[in-house]
Amino acid sequence: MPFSGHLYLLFTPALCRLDPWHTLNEALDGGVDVVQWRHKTGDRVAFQRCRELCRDRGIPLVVNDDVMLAVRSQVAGGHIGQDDLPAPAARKLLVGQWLGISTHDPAQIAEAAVQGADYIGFGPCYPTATKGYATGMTEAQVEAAVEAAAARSLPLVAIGGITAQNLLPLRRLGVDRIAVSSAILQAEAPRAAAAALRRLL
Ligand code: TZP
Ligand code: MG
Repeated sequence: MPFSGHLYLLFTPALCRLDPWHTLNEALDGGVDVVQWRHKTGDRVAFQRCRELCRDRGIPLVVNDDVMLAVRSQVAGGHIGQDDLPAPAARKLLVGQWLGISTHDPAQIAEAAVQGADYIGFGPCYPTATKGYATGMTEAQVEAAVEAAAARSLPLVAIGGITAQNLLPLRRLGVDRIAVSSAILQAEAPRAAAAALRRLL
């Protein structure tokens, strides 16, 4: 199944302003169409709850970092960064599941394509406290990444500090898929926040 997400939620329960499960439900109501489980402490009970919620609502779930958890739980996919399990190993393990790879430049995008990624994350497009990035990408860097991904028919998901207020410049550079954490998890009205982003995509 080809990667299908356009509004990709990076879901970390501890980063939610409101109750995490209320937040997740609202985010899905607002138009989030893929969820990434992004949790450093390995809370299995919370993971199962997230998995069931996504399954009941027909939303694909991707596990960040922990490829074995993605395989064991048979979610839609696993996502790795440049310093996680090497991509060739992840590709072998994720049979019939998406492999997402975080990238930061066109060379990494080319490499991800060779390694069999189903989609790539690209960023940080803007500075973000969520992952401690003080600077984002220039327009030229975003443009080059969009071109590199398009040349390989690789869906590019822009990430990092994206909000409804700064999405349009990325849209003009050809970005049509985004991953967000704080723009939805920190919102007072997560459903409206998701819907606002969705409308701009
Ligand atoms: N990778 C690059 S930036 C980032 C990750 C996981 C954090 C995205 O969170 P936010 O709050 O949408 O900037
Ligand atoms: Mg990682």
